[in-house]
Amino acid sequence: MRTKVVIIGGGPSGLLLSRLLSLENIDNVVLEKQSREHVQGRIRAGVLENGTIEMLRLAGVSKRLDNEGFKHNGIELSFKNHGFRIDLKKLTDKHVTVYGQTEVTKDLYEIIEKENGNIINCAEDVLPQKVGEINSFVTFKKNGIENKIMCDFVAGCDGYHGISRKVIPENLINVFERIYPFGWLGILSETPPVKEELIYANHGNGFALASMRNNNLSRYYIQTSLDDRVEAWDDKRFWEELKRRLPIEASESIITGPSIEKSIAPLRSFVCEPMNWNNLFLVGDAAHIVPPTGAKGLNLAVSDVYYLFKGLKKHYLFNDDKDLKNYSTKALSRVWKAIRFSWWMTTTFHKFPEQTSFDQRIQDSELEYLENSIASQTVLAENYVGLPYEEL
Ligand code: FAS
Ligand code: PHB
Repeated sequence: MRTKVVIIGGGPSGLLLSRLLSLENIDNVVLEKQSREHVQGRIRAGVLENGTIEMLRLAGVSKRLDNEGFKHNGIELSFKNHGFRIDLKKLTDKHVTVYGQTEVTKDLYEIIEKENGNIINCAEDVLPQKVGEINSFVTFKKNGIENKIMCDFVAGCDGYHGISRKVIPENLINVFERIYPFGWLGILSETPPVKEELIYANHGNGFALASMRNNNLSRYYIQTSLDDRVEAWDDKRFWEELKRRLPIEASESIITGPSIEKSIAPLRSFVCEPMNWNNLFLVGDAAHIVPPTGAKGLNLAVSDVYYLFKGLKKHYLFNDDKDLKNYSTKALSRVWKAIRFSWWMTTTFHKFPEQTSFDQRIQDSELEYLENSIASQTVLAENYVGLPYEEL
């Protein structure tokens, strides 16, 4: 079997890249280790930047997003139990859209299947080989049968735990990492959102976030300690703690109900440099991880796809490799700005175990400055809606 681009990983970045390449008749195959149901069942990101919306529109999957996505022109921040609003629209003339990553992957799977794209689910032992040589290939097993695909390029869209980053010789990459001393306990509940916009809350007990998926599906998070377990949090305990941490108006009006999903996710910042090795290109979580505090993870995966798609398109349509050679530099420039923003949001809103009273005063003054300074709010707003995709 031979194709132009093998895409390892059928999450949002792999699916989007496959779709965009197919629109340019650039032959590609997606190798995904899980079933389609498993991929689509993951509860992950919820907030889409402006640039992500445009990329999904380019891919021809914006119809449901336009009808069902929630346009948000602002967010609320709270500390000392009172909240204030950041007017994203007024400060940046942009908005964000709340539309679950689950829906994005469903839409992409559907259109790729409809247009006879090539996604191989339940592909086991995927392994890129002879990367960078003329006869690169990727092997994998399907139903116990060994397969081999010859290819020009490999896109490693296989997430933080994928194989792509691991095949790069360790002496050729630098990794940068910060592991945060807490996690997020998240729940989904079939209840109306407490507010029409998101609330990010700094509280003495820890961070809390009120989000949503639709008018009757709310998404809430509270910061938990690293050794906390989901089993220790029944719904009653979760709602009581969430109400403590949200601003008073929200905690008095929130409608609670049974959780339909409950999980704890660890928080880390991680970057692998460079994001390519010869003709293997790392995309999305395979190359970088952000704490979800800045709602950047999925959005960064999309901007990586933007840069790689441009490079591959120029290679095949114009025999020009300048953009491919620039991929890692350009993608990392945007990645690090989002890493900084996500780190700043995380350090401003979370309670750290070794936090002193001085640290708490710094957080309070940061938030008071935000509450009273348009300049400070503009910095937050332009990062939250998403910095522009720098032209290559
Ligand atoms: P993904 O991890 O989504 O996809 C990688 C795919 O590769 C998976 O389908 C996997 O099965 C497959 N794969 C892995 N190894 C393979 C192999 N060896 N062979 C073949 N396939 C392989 N981001 C936000 O912006 N906001 C959030 O609230 C948020 N919450 C999150 C909660 C959790 C628990 C996690 C883990 C992440 C969260 N994220 C959030 C980040 C998340 O949305 C990612 O940024 C996004 O999924 C990145 O997409 P991909 O790069 O495509 O990686
Ligand atoms: C979500 O809705 O899951 C969500 C929203 C904003 C974030 C993180 C998660 O910063």
